[in-house]
Amino acid sequence: MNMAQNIAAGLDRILTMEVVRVTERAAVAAAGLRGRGDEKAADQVAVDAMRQELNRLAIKGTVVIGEGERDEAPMLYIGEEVGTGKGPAVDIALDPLEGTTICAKNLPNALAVIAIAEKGSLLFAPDVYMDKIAIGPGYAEGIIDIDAPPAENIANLAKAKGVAVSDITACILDRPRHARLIDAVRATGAAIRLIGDGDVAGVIHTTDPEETGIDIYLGTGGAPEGVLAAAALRCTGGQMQGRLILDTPEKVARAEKMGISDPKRIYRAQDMARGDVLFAATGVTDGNLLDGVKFGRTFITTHTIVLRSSSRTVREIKARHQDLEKF
Ligand code: VTB
Repeated sequence: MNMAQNIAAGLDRILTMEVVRVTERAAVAAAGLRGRGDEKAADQVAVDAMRQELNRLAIKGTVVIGEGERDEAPMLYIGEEVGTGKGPAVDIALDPLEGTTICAKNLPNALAVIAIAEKGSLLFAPDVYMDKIAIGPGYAEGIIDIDAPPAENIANLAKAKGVAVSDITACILDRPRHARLIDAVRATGAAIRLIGDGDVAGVIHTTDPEETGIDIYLGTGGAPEGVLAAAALRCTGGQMQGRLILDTPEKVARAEKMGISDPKRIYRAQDMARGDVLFAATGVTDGNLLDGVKFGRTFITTHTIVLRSSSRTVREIKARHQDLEKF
């Protein structure tokens, strides 16, 4: 690809490298408070750190998925302008600490996450639940269907993978609201990995079943987390469907205000994150795909995955930070 084509392909590719610092810094900050039982404090330091680094990026960024509405989140709120202001106009979805509770308990798979996309190409999702289903790459389009019973989706996936249903593992958030879903999956003979939090990681884990042991993600989680996961899947390949749960007139009205006219719409990954998308996640606690931050005596180690949709390159960056002063 020549330079002109690269520019035409969307986001400036140098951003793929630059964005790593943003999640690294947030992850290091949060990791300093792993296992202290204080979700709020861990989240706060991650937010501060991510914002500081984000404001060094040469972008004219707008937060579209952030820490909340302006009146409830002083920093990285929806609509906040970030970056130096000198650079391309982009939309940003972020979660400086995805899995605040797992970080507070020092359990696996807490992440610092960001997605950067061309202006106007990320779903402006209200903070409601989203029903989600996701599988990794390499399967024919349409083998999963959010409206089909779990047994059917799992059977179709097993058939396509060429394995028995009992060889499939589904990842589901451990919540009372999932009792029936869990029973339905167990009845098929498939295994379940129940996670306490962190469904962005749960969805991403479907993209590398050999490494993570997860074949399919099922259940309801946050809609903002759904958009972040969709951004990652756009880059790795894989299929996802999501539907907002707008079960009160108030939620329907809130969604409508954000431009969502069809409350029952099924969004595929490419509907939630369109155009060229960058995605980066740094491990805060050790996980199935990423190691957590390690604090050595003379350096700090971070492990980050950086993805870009237009090239579908998956980069893993292990960094050794020797200038401890900068944290
Ligand atoms: C999930 C999970 C998040 O929220 O989206 C979940 O990925 C959904 O909400 O880490 P409930 O906790 O109400 O089930 C988190 O757990 C927290 O943002």
